[in-house]
Amino acid sequence: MISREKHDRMANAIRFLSMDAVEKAKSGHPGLPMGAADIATVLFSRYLTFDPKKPDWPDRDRFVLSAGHGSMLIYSLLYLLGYDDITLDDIKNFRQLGSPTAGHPEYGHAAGIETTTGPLGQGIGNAVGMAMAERKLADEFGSDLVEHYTYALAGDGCLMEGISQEAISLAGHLKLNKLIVFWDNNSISIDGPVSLTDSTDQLARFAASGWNTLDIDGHDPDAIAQAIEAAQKSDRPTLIAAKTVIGFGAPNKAGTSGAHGSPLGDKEIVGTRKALGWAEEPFVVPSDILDAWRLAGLRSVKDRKAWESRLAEAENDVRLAFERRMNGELPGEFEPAITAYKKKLAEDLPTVATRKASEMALEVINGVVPETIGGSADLTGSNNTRTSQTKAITPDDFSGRYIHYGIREHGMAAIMNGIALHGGLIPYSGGFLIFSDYCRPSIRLAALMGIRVIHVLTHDSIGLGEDGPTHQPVEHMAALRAIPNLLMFRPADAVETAECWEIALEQAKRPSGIALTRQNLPTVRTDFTEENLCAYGAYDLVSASDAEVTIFATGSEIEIALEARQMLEANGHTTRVVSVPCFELFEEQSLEYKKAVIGDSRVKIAIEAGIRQGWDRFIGSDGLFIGMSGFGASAPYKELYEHFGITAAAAVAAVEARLHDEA
Ligand SMILES: Cc1ncc(C[n+]2csc(CCOP(=O)(O)OP(=O)(O)O)c2C)c(N)n1
Repeated sequence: MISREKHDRMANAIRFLSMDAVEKAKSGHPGLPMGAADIATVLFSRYLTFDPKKPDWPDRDRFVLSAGHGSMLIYSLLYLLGYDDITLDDIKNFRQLGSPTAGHPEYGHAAGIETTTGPLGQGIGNAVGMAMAERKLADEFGSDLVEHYTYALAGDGCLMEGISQEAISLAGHLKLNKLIVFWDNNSISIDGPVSLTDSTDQLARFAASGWNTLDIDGHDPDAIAQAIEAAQKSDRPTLIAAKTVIGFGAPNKAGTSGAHGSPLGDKEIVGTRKALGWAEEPFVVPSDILDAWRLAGLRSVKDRKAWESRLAEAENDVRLAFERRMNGELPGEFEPAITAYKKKLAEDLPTVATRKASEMALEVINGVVPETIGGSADLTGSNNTRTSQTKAITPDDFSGRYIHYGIREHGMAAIMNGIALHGGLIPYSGGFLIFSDYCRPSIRLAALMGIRVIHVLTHDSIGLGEDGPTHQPVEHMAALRAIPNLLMFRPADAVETAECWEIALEQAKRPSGIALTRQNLPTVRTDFTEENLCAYGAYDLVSASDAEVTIFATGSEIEIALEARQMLEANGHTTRVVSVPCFELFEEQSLEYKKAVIGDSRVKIAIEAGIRQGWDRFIGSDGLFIGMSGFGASAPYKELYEHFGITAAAAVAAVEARLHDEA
């Protein structure tokens, strides 16, 4: 049992490390770590199950600092608890280049940071995903191997962001009762009191979304402990509204936005030391308090060892499957299944929309990769993301492999990140490419973190037709290609779709998006190749030596490119066609390969039913481009292609005009 006096000093260790680090860095957020120090102390010293020496123990409890600006809270905790990755020097180097103690917590910088946070609200979504993954894996592997809590600490900002509602309503619906969210209810944000902008009854909101809600004094360790124990017994996810004072202990700035996002200043820190009775120099933690924290870090060693014994005693195939999946490795059956499927496609030569081709590929994939977990934001029938293996998950039955996310794209993308971060599952989603805008902040974070989530993005151009310009992506491929470390695919037929899926699944450390058509497309890869040609990013679909013309295209515009080629060849112009399913993979090829693919034809032309941005890389700034330069329109899709001049005839006319000009 930790005495009140000891609790206070343990919490003060967090407070002083945080304010001293912010002061030294001359930037950062001392207010939240100071205000939430009591919550963190009770949680980490008494309840959270984890082992600093085995930080990736799969059945550890997860903790998400959704209010990422309070990063010093987690850095202080990790140092105090004895995680090797965060030393006192790292705390002193808060926010400096190369230090794991970045401005906001970054996944991969140090063990114990379960996700990257900072964009407010994302962490709540991630926590919901982690809790969902826990429930799913517990169903699959049993509570001997998977049974842990997911905790999150959110601020007013996280709760104000719309994404929080998307995430909490799904969590409430699915009764994710091992999810426990603390709301650091300090009534302050940057502009001042929260009352300037918000009068939501948060407890009522969470209750209405199916949550258990508790309201406590966030500086009372007993109340915090009781709340956690009550939450652990709940049959629903729990919100613990913890009333706190931002910048707790600071004589003048506590309770004001002055404590939020800037150093307290020397005088105020001296005053805080006095007010809280902390005589230590900056960055010094008294040895008895450091010992108490290090002891807290040892609390779960026994649990961890017992878990390891249970894993060792599990049936061989169960243990191997669990380990393989937690390591993020694909099963051996995967590659041969894709190869056999590609062979079959070369025989069948189907004419299908690539969204349908994606479903066909998924039928094969889901049959051999049990860790995929699909879903859609209420567009299952349009996205074709559900296969025969993927029964829906329901509040009472997590044996399924399909999540009906509801109309919640942003929540879905953040939840998928949480599922991937948890490990053991590979989430893929379904949505319209146009609404990738609604997922973008979470897709960006997936790319920043380097995690495997796969977004199925259908209805990828004006080719969707009658739904019109509100639904027709124009700038979206360019916008998604702009995100570093994201693979953005636009396959041209069923074979390329299978190959893009294969690549996306093989990316253990980056997310992918696959843009797919609504309209039917013929098979253009008619000859079977065991090699995955899409892995080159761009490749010769139809080669020609000394080609006068090279046509670059993606997805549905490959069909147009092939038709244009035939017309050009008939007119005596030797023409190559290059399929470009993935810009990013192309950039990773050797210089020699890239030079050869781009080639030196007299005329280079690109065809994509989107904007030109990015294409000059292939065609040069003087190249020809057939695509969109504004928004689409509502009409049958064939008419739209004519209307916007995305046709083989238009391509041929442009090429011949250029050849004529040059002659
Ligand atoms: C999506 C997003 N918008 C804006 C910000 C900038 N920002 C960081 S903290 C903050 C205020 C958050 O207030 P609160 O959650 O109450 O945190 P506290 O003041 O209690 O530290 C804002 C607007 C952000 N990090 N993320």
